[in-house]
Amino acid sequence: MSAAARFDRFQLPNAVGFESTAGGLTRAVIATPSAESQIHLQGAHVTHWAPRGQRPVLFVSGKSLYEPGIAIRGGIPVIFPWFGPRRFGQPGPAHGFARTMPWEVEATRLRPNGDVEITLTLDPTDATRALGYTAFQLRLRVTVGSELQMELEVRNESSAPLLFEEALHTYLAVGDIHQARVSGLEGTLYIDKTDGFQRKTLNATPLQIGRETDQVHLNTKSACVVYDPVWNRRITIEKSGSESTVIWNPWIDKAKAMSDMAPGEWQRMICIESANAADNAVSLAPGGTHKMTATIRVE
Ligand code: TA6
Repeated sequence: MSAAARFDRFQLPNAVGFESTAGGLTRAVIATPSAESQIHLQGAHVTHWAPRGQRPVLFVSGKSLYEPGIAIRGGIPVIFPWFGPRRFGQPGPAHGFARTMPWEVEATRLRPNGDVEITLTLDPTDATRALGYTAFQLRLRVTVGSELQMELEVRNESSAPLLFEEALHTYLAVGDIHQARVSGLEGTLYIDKTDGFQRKTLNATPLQIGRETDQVHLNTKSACVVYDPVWNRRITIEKSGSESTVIWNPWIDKAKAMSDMAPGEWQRMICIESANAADNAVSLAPGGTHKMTATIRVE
């Protein structure tokens, strides 16, 4: 059955459609008066968002695979329930299982202002149960309009606390990483993953990326702003329910070693990830719900 037929009840005329991709994935294609977007159901992965008249705001590698069970390189991967490799050598894929599993569509809705809301859910499967995750629910609500709003909800449906890390691992497109600046993290404590996980404090000036950068900023609720003089725009990410912000650019050598990055693409991206990671991992009480939001705006 075609994706259009399978998801017929979630289609909204001229606003939300569903299509199958050559590699066997399904994506929602969204158009509103103020923006367009695409969301792959695998991983509830936003792979495209552009307000009308703007270049795409999200970076996606031209070499990304779009195949079942393989993480898409770019867009906004949903990271859960661990960030990076699983702790203590326990088995499981890097950055958790949520980004490579098929999610269900729960609802689509046209808001009175023309924005589109789509809600996706992920429930336990045999694969998550085998990793010890038996009683949870994830829900991602994405609102597409002149802003891109995301709300990631985690419900603990077990009788024991649920300890997890999470991230909206957002790849932003920039004209030239050498010229971009990021403000919002001045003076914060961070874990420098490129320097033996040492803990450091960022100085008081906006961040300028001039080498491989992979750092988990802790205990920060602040919004971040990316200044892009090449494309003459400013991208703001506001967040709530998130205590960590991760900044990543693989730079020359790491990017070369990645089979799903084309030569030179690292210069056109920066990850700014709203997260709860490391010291900021969440312990969710039985029956509890945790919400983390991120909103992206371009000016
Ligand atoms: O968020 C930064 C990071 O954790 C880096 O350490 C880097 O490896 C990146 O994510 C990408 O991870 P991936 O598993 O998608 O290759």
